[in-house]
Amino acid sequence: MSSKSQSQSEIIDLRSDTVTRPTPEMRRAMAEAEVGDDVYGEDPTINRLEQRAAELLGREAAIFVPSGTMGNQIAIKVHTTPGQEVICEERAHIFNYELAMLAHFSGCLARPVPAPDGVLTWERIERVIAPKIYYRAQTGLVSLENTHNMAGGTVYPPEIFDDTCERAHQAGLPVHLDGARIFNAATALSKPVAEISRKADSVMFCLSKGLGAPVGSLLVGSRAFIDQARVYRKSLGGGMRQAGVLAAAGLIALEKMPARLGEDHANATFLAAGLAQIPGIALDASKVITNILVFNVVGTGMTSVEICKRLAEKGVLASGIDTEHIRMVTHMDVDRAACARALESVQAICGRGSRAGAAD
Ligand code: TLP
Repeated sequence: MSSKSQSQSEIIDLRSDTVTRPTPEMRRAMAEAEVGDDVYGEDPTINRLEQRAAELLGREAAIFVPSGTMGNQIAIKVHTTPGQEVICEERAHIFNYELAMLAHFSGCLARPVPAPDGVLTWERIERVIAPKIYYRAQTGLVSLENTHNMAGGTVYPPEIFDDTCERAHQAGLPVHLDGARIFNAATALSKPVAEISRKADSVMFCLSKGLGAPVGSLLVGSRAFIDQARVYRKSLGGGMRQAGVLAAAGLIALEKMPARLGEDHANATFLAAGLAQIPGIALDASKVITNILVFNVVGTGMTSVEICKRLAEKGVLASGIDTEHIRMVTHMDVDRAACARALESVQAICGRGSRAGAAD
């Protein structure tokens, strides 16, 4: 699709980076993928993808799962025993958007903690660790999210991430990382994914978001952890057969797509600078460093629902995350011209303000 047609007539879909469609190269690779039965461990393309994911994340082993949700929930199940608590940030995906699977599948309770920018420091975690008293549910796991989706794609400063993990370990607690967008975090920090996630015991990351694959996520960890994860994946019905058709696209996502994430971040920065100038919109543009923007629209006198509806009439899709906040996510199917058009649409609906900040 040319950027011209995209910016002038196509729907500009900023609801999520999950909406990306596979590239022609991915589609070709899917058609030609070598496959086998993965439940028997015989799909060569799945095996290659899992090996490559483990290598890139510096781990012993990896397992391909159909979704990030399944990856996170399997990890929680492996790390915990029923009746325990899982400490997470209050806007965490595992707590808010994975149904009540923490309770339903693992028999655990979430212990949500508010943290500025979604960054959980040890100081905040320490306060909510259950005392070792027989009548208190014991803390079983700390789960961190990087980038933090609903905090606006924020990134853990590596020293805080490492410190939190180390101190959790000293307290006898394992750490799971919901790294659905860990490649975005690595891009923003200009550091390898292995380096910024190495202190977590397990990491889930998604191929199907900014990396553009149609389906799939990976869970990585020690060999013993992944062996157990394989059991729970099967129990959830996630044992897939000739899944190499998906892994073929996933391999391209893993090898080639991280290099272009900077473009999405630059587009998000551009959008943020423009949105921050619009009267009634509250957004700290300096905090937008990856591909997610979350902004408050209370000052416009409209709800997020009204604004999203009017934007949709102009061919721009965004999501209201509650009545006061809208989320926009940049990705490979939305170029700079499309972002400029999205910005103009918000300006037309909410009033123009100064364009100074929107300059490229
Ligand atoms: N996030 C989706 C929605 O569910 C909100 C999105 O559009 O951003 N962890 C994080 C941090 C996520 O953002 C998501 C998906 C997941 C896990 C779950 O991945 P999937 O959708 O593959 O189950």
